[in-house]
Amino acid sequence: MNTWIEQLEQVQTEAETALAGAQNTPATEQWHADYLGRKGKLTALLRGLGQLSPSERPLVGRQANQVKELLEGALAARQAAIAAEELQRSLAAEGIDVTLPGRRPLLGKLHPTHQAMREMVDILKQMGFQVFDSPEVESDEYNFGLLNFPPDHPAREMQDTFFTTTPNLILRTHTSPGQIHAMRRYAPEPIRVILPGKCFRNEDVTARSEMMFYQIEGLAVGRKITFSDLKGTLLNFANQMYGEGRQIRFRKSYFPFTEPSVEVDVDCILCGGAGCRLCKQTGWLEILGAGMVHPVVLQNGGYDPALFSGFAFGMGIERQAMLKRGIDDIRLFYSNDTRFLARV
Ligand code: FA5
Repeated sequence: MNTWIEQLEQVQTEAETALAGAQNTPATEQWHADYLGRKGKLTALLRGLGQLSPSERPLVGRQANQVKELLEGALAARQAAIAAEELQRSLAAEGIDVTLPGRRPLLGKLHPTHQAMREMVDILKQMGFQVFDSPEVESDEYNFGLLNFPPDHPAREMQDTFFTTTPNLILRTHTSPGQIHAMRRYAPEPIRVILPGKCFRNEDVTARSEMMFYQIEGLAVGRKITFSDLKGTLLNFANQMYGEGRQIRFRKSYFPFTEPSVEVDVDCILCGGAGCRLCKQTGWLEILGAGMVHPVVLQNGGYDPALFSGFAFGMGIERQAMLKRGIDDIRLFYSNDTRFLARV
């Protein structure tokens, strides 16, 4: 009997030492298998109790059950301690340092073309111009014929055209065909409209030219519209867009749909006219094409040129955005480079 009691005490001591060394949950599970599991040392002893005489069995059996309960209690306590330690460790590892600076969320914003477009539209709206939408796909007649481009006239080649697979349908090369749409809608009432939108030209892409770009067309038709009105409108626009005190100058030019036709420059916004890299030492920056609406175009729009006159202008939106924000390559606008888009 004594050997049984001794063996029980031995297993208990050994088990208690082993349990104290178990540092994590898998180690406690292994310990359970080693001592209390089906093939465990204590279980083996308990199974052997059958060999004892009936008089010895109750005493040794009681002792064995006590050891078993004791070890089970010790295991539960060890497991609880390990769980608490593991929780502490993971809390410390995931701890939030509330003093760290926050992560700035990335905010979307308007594309630089649309920023410039809105600015330009707002300035012109203040002067009484109303926005008029016109299609990006046009007939040859609207893009050229009704704007007084004679058939086979070399002026058509000034604007290399993208054709569609539908005969006679093209991607508009400028916003000017919108002039005819607006006039035909409102004639014989006086009008003041602006037409912002996309244009397409089959030309080489360079730092200054894209094959898809935006223009804003302006058109005013009335009974007493003069070149001075055009000049006043453009000077007012330049002052609001590029800062008070601007100067503008007109250079004679040619467009089939205006007569006289001009190209308009603003004094260089960087050097004020002294000459620099931006203005190529000329002191001036070209901002748009303009002129008095040609009598043939007025007539095509439904106005009697003997009673009505008008002015029109057309400006590139990206080019104005480039001037204003110091962007030196138009290709950046549509290359989807988010570093550029975030900067401007
Ligand atoms: C025209 O397109 C005329 N329709 C403008 C006009 C309207 C004149 C009304 C008279 C009356 P032009 O081809 O010069 O003109 O283009 C006008 C502006 O569009 C240019 O000054 C430029 O700012 C912009 N532009 C023209 N081609 C491109 C291009 N490939 N890429 C970017 N901007 C361009």
